[in-house]
Amino acid sequence: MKLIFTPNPEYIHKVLVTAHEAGVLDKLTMERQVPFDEDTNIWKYNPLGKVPAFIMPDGKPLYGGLVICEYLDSFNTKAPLFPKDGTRWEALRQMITGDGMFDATTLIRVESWRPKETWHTDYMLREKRKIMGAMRLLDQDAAEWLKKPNVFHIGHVCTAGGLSYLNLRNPIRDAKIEPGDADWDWRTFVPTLAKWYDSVQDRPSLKFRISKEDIGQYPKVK
Ligand SMILES: N[C@@H](CCC(=O)N[C@@H](CS)C(=O)NCC(=O)O)C(=O)O
Repeated sequence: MKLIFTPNPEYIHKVLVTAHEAGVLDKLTMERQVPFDEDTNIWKYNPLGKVPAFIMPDGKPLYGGLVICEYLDSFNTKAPLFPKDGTRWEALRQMITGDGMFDATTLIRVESWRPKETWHTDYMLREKRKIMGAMRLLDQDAAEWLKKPNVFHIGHVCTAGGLSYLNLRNPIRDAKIEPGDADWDWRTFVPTLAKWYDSVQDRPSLKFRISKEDIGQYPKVK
């Protein structure tokens, strides 16, 4: 099984957590592709030009981070992350909310790389609105999550992934799109979610991270 990723490991956070939980981390080989490089080979793996992408053992491709997660979860015989019972739809809603929060955060960051005078501010504010709305809803969910510390599913994985990225980079604070952004702290904004996030940090799958040195070792195939 091959996972195609960028040097920014945040994009494969959920995939690695899912592989770790399923016990198949050591079955993955990895290849780096930077989708925005002119000479990238990402198109060979994914016609949509995005990472993460994936090659199954029979050589067939898969892409879309969440689809790759569901595939890897099919190897999880102990405690699958994609519930099949009545809790499924709420877990999937939380999954798409956490992942969408992550996407919106990265889009603000990418836009902020352009010269400030060319920023599309309305677009950035729209992405910010998504982050705020997603966080408010997940803050309510977190109150329930804290009551059931033994339950762990794909909604938790994607929410932890989105929050880890905000912890690492805070494009709202960095870009200062509107008044108040300079001091914006997600932990103050959603204290229950912050409490839940802290409570899961010792989980081995969430603790696991690819080091910068390791990333450098994976081949970038041309
Ligand atoms: N939530 C998506 C995120 C994928 C994504 O946006 N990947 C970026 C990483 S740089 C990408 O490949 N962008 C290239 C593009 O949008 O063409 C997933 O998990 O599949």
